[in-house]
Amino acid sequence: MVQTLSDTIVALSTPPGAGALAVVRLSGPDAVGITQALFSKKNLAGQPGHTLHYGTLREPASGEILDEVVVALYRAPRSYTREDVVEISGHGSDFIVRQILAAFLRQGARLAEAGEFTKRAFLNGALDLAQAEAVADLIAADSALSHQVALNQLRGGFSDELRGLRAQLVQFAALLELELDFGEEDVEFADRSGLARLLAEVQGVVRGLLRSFELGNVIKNGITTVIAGRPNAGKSTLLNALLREERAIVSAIPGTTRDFIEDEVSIDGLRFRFVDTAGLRDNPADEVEAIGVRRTRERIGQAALLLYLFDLTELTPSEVQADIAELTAALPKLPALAVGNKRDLASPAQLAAFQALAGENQTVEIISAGQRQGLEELQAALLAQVRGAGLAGAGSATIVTNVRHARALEEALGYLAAVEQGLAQGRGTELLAADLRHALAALGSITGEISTDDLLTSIFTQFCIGK
Ligand SMILES: Nc1nc2c(ncn2[C@@H]2O[C@H](COP(=O)(O)OP(=O)(O)OP(=O)(O)O)[C@@H](O)[C@H]2O)c(=O)[nH]1
Ligand SMILES: [Mg+2]
Repeated sequence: MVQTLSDTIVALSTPPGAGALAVVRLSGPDAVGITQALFSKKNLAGQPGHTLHYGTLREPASGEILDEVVVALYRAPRSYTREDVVEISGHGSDFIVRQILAAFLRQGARLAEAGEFTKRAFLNGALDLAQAEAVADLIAADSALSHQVALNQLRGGFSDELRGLRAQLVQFAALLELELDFGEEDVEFADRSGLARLLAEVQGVVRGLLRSFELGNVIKNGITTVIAGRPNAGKSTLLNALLREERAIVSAIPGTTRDFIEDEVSIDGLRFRFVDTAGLRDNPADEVEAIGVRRTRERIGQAALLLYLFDLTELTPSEVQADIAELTAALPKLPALAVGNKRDLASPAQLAAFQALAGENQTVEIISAGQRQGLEELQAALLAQVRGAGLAGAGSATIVTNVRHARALEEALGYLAAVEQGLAQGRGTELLAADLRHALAALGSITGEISTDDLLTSIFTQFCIGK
């Protein structure tokens, strides 16, 4: 991929397809000149940045009118990429957009690669790497919380925190390097106990950031909630009710669901991914059902939350407790919610039995999935479980959502631990300085203070064209 900052790039910045508007964006030294070649009405060269100009775009050779447009001008460095940027709003037809792009290419613009506008913003210092990655997250955000996290990162919250950590470590690293310069003379500039304190503090912060990654993952990818229970409990009925859509087949025949059916729905700004599963029974009717049961158990192993659904008219409280205990035996940390279904069929005695159970440190919700009753209370209980498990709502605190960032933090933590150990064992300055340098490099790779071409390419090609 040959990329230089001296050429002018162009791309459609809105989604392709028919729409009211399509925005074509140009960035680079010749953005205004190339636009002018097609824009007949006004002399754009004399216009200041942050201005709008109405006019027509024409094919320069034939004079044929391509579209009526509004041109937005941004002058370097006051633009997204810090270069001259022109955004042309025209009519949203693929045909018109193709013609406009072709005309700009003939004038010397180059089609932008995926993420190239944001890459230029990074290379020109408008954004650091973590912020640039937040741009992609922000575009993909589809819940209130994931939006909030991406926006915080875009505004530099995470980067500021990292820079603070690095700045403190850099001072010590510099002092250690100074000791090395003096070599033979056996001097100690860096205060060893101060360094030990700082290391403990920085490791604490990095560990906190790594813990937030678990939460960040949930925010970005949704809270996987597996609905499990015996055949015919009403799992598929409940899934449909929660999704407000007839997604899964419901029937009175036990063993209807054979494979996973899953979909996402946002509850109070949090994204839940509900998974309907094959009913669990000890002696499945056939091989297909047996496979379904085995896979259900596997899926529970990957869940963030277990929703154990049972038929109030079929099971006793002790059977419910035994089922849940059996399902979570190998997963002591998995939060489980017991939900009794078919309230409409249950006798007063059956209801009373489970209400008593609800007292004993077990959460039991009573619903009728078929009649859509008790669903709001169930949603509230799900949210309470999630919050109780610390999986949501860290307020304004920094949350790590990016795998690359988490890996870099882990690497930094490893080197910081090595420095700490080295200090405790009185290891030589040279080794301490080397480990500290590695830790700094790992932290710096997150914001791009230390980056390689390969890394940049792999990050920016995950963007869509036009960003
Ligand atoms: N009366 C009543 N019937 C219900 C309720 N919820 C589900 N049912 C019925 O119970 C039967 C089984 O429902 P499903 O949703 O298919 O049950 P399932 O747990 O997915 O069953 P499998 O996929 O076979 O494991 C169907 O006949 C539903 O109409 C309810 O709240 N009240
Ligand atoms: Mg089912």
